[in-house]
Amino acid sequence: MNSMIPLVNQAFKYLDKVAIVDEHKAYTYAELLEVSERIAQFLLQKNNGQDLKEARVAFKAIPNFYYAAIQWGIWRAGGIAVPLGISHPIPEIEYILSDTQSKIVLTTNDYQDFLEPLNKADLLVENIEQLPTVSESIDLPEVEANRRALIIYTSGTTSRPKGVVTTHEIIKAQITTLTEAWGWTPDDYILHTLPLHHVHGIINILYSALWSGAKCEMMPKFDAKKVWEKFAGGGLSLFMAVPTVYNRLIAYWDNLDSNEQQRLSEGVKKMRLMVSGSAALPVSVLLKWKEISGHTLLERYGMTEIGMAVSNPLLGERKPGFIGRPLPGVEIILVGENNELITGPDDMGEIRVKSPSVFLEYWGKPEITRDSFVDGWFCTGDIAVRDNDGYYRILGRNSVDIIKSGGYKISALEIEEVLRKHPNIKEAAVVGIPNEKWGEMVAAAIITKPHNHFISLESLRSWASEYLAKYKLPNEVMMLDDLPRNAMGKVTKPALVKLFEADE
Ligand code: MLC
Ligand code: AMP
Repeated sequence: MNSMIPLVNQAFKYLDKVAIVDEHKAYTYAELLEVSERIAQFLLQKNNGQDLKEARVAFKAIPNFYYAAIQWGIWRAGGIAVPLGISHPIPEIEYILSDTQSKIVLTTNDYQDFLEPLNKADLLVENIEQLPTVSESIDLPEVEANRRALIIYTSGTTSRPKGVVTTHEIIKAQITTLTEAWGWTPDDYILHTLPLHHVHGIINILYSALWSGAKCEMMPKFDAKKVWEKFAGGGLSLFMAVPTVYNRLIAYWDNLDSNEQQRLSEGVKKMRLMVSGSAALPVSVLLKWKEISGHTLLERYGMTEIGMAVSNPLLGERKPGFIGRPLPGVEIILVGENNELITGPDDMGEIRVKSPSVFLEYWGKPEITRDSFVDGWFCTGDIAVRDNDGYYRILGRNSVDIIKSGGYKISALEIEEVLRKHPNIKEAAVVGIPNEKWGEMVAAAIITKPHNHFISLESLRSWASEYLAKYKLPNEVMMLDDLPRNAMGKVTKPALVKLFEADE
């Protein structure tokens, strides 16, 4: 055994195989081990040669080889890796750095200048492409599998995102349930186009590939034309994405002449599996994709806090509109409004989960962590039904404050809090409105000050982009004299959604 970190240890089995292909070149598992060890050495040296013992190390890197090498480097030095979104502006990053009390941010040439303003006495920004040579080699610490490994920030029913903590053991469970269920092998070759600050891109794609000794090609940003050319180029066996991505791929294909369509479709047909998740896959998209590619998309369901929990089968019936059955090792129950167990087919209830893949805690929030479990079951907030065959279908969520757009989970409360800082906004209420392309789209109702002051969507977006990532910016704005409220004075968001829909 070469490392006690399960994922890192796997790499020793596949030293000469290609692990990652990025815009620069192809890197083997041996190179990933070598570069991550160098990064670990650097971190240890900064820490007086000592094990980082779960110190949080944030990092910001384009999805490429360095992303993986940095993450492994942090682990191998004993730290907790905190990935930062590449589209996040400084205030979002500052929040995460302060919430995790990170003292060091690792980055590459791409973000050195962007992060420079954060480089202060109590926070070091280090560019791993310009690391000094370590004069004396330091032994890597023994990192037990039950150590905290990763903190992923996720939006929810609190206004600011919460850090979801997993250990190496939990990560292993999240990976292996998938590699088993979806039949990953060292011969697999996956194209990665998703962001790397969320579980879909991290666990389901990058780590599952690295666990399996497979090849992961990383594209820094989704681009429909480039993705189609990769499909057509052959060699790929797997692809995983959110419904919006499949929508985009369909739209691109639809605009081609029939020869081109045929060329691209021939390429994609040779792959062995295509997966959709992170948001509901419309049946129309599933059917259209089948027509174009020959693939029935495998839809699965998961969440940052639980990894993946439910999946349609690799072999067997993939039911359109259903998320499938529990993955290996995952227990699921449905619970009604009065905490009663739902057993009848087609009766709805909240999905609750127990499994070795469930997260350890919300970082620094013991009470919220405790409150999110009942009798050891994690309460997802997603409402579903189960049919006679044991397949689950998602009906919605029990919170109006959570928006899913382009596969990203967005908190309405977080956006409202930012909008209220605007000098001409007195009150704001944010909702998600259904949208074919994005699943849901962010819409903001505002009361301006002084009364009748006009704020255009463009100026609001431009102002808010200083505080929020692009995908959180409102796509619609409506100025109202008052917000719809119930007898208690609370904004009635379903009524607000109707107002936006009526306005279209
Ligand atoms: C971007 N745009 C949006 C938008 N995001 N408009 C409406 N709603 C949104 N959500 C607009 C931009 O403002 C811009 O407009 C244009 O679209 C292009 O912006 P972009 O930033 O270049 O976006 P793009 O790269 O095209 O993004 C689309 C996407 C991306 C689908 C590739 O959203 C994405 O990668 N989503 C995946 C998120 C993800 O990984 N979620 C998993 C969470 S984990 P303009 O006018 O400026 O051009 C999880 C658990 C599980 O959910 O089960 O997996
Ligand atoms: P996140 O917090 O970003 O990890 O998002 C998790 C949420 O995405 C879940 O709680 C669901 O609401 C949603 N989700 C994930 N997969 C699916 C799916 N296949 N169908 C519907 N919703 C999904």
